[in-house]
Amino acid sequence: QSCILIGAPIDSGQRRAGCLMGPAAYRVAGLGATLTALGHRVEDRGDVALPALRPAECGNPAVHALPETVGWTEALSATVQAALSDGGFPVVMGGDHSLALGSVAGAAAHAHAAGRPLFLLWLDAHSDFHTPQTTTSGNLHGTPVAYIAGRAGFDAFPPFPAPLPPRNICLFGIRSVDPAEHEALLEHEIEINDMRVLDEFGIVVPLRAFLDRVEQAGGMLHVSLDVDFLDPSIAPAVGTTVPGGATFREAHLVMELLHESGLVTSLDLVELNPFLDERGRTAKMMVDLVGSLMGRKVFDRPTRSF
Ligand code: DIR
Ligand code: MN
Ligand code: MN
Ligand code: MN
Repeated sequence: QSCILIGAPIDSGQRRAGCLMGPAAYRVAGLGATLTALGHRVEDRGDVALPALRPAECGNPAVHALPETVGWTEALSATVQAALSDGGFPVVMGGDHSLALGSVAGAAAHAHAAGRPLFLLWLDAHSDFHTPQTTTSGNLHGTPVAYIAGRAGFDAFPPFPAPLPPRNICLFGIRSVDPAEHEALLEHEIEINDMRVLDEFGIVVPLRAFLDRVEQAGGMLHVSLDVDFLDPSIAPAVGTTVPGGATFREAHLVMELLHESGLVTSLDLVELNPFLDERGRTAKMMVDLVGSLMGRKVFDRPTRSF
């Protein structure tokens, strides 16, 4: 199986310039070479291009760059679906988190055609459960989980192919939820592992419980990794830092457990803003996490029983 690198130089989902440099930063930080060294075949399909824009509106004047984000959604959905149909493992190099409107749509279209349920692990400080109507920032990077769960209000976008049952969605690491998102989350059966849960139970118990459900359902699993899932002290290059995020070892443990599960079928790397980075430190951190997800380890577990 080939890892298929897909550049998504998207920054229409928020207002701070720089995320469009993300794909270049991942290439410079050695994402391809890291995967090759782990024994994977790697195919870089270059950067997705923004198609010609059509006018779009959603009734909320606060919303920023709707036509661009709709265009990226259509283009990226097709690209990710094609990569999966080719038997590859798509790694989408963002770009802000609005790219998940397209990447998960493409994964969902593929899973639906393959007759398999799709699950989503959302590693993020934020719940990203706004609709274009409820967002007050107007930044559409705060909306993909709502689109994926089939919430109303996305008429400007292509209809989401086979929306995920909320139970198939796991939010992990969240610690910043806007009031409108909070209210809506209480009405959906999304699995919420906020930082309090991770403080109390650690990474392993809640993540294994979710992975067990994916396995029992014979599901495909899309992982969407937002840089701000990580604590800002180890990953400063993101526009929306929130203190109290995952530590270096917690984040690698997530990736190692995901690797051992063998369940992950597609991956997003989002919100890296190389313009805010310290000599590529955050980009390298993200590349190392992909290394752990794709099989890097010191020894196989268990090396002894406890
Ligand atoms: C915030 C930020 N909830 C918004 N969302 C971010 O603008 O709607 N998601 N940064 O990762
Ligand atoms: Mn996000
Ligand atoms: Mn975030
Ligand atoms: Mn908001």
